[in-house]
Amino acid sequence: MKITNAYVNITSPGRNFVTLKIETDEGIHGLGDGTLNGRELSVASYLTEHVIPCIIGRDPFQTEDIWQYLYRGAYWRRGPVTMAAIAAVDVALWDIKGKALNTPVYNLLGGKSREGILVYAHANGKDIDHALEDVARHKEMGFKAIRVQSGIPGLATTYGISKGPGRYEPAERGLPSEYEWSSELYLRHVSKLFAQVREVFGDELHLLHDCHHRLTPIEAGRLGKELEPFHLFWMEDPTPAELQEGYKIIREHTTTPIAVGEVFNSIWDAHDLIRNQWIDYLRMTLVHGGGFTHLKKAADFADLYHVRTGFHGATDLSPVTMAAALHFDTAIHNFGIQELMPHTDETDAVFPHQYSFKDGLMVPGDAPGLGVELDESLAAKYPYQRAYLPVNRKLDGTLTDW
Ligand code: GCO
Ligand code: MG
Repeated sequence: MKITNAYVNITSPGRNFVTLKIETDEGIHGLGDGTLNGRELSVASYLTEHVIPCIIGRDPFQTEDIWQYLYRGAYWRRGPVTMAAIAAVDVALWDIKGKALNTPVYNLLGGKSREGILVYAHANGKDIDHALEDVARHKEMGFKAIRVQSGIPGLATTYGISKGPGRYEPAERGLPSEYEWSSELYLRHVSKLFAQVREVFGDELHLLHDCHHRLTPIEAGRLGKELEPFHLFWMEDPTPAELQEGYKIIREHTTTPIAVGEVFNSIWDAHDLIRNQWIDYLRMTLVHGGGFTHLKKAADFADLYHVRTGFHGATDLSPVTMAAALHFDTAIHNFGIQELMPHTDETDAVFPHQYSFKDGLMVPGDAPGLGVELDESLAAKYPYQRAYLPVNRKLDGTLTDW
């Protein structure tokens, strides 16, 4: 089999998505996601200008060789744009392999290791009472694991909180908006939130929380310690992770489990975190971490150190990544949990898919390949719209991590 054609589709059914379609001489095609929130057009151009010309004529079954060719062959390594582009190719090729062999992709990755994928939902509210209502709503929907975020007294708005009645969507149309941030106000508030959640809902629910890279290591150590009585499933991205040994300080101060990695794009971003056992869950996911070929190696390495996966699954990862993640989660041994932030109905219509949710668990479906398609004529009705993630400033105006 040979790759005969490939092209990028950009669509915005509520938010922007970059999708790569690869076609072959046997009439089988595959899809890969290359969406990088707020930087979509760079991945599209990287694919169109530099990657697609290099893969035409190659055998789509040679996923390892093509991955190495695109990674080593560029000379310039890693980085979110490069790795998202490589991921788009890699995932599309595994989709083709599955379709050609008439089997779901999970069978090519090790077969079924479990019957269902534990997913966590997002509950949020402008204050603790509204957050509690949203937890109740998600519990009612069947979720067994729920991430809880709430507005912080003294701050106008913050990460993870819907601005209006609609759902929370991190990217906003136009140029970046500016939010204000105070770690002091945040730290005063979070343990009160979780004390109430446990009081109302008891011990059974798995609870998660995202610090979204805003604390220093010692502040994160303090927060983790304060949250210990509430037995969180994890505390996410407590501090930026460029300095991997920062996590040593957190680990030395708390037994609250730690998840990190949604902005990672290579195992080298997590190498020290894993081999020193400073983290419990790796969030680097297929679209930003180079696809199945690289993530399988990263997950196997993590397994040796008792680190499990907890893939990023926000709305900016397209249904192609959601499908791919569910195949991966089904097959690997050290799966931990999968994030689920449901897409809008418009997005689901543009990407018809086989995966489904029931009683707190998801399954990828048994269609050959990934079990997700792109309705290109519907996609054409939603042209790209510029949208960015917000930026954060401390109360004195200093720019800080969002
Ligand atoms: C999460 C993430 C997202 C990111 C978003 C950025 O845990 O789901 O933190 O909400 O902010 O994916 O593009
Ligand atoms: Mg996060």
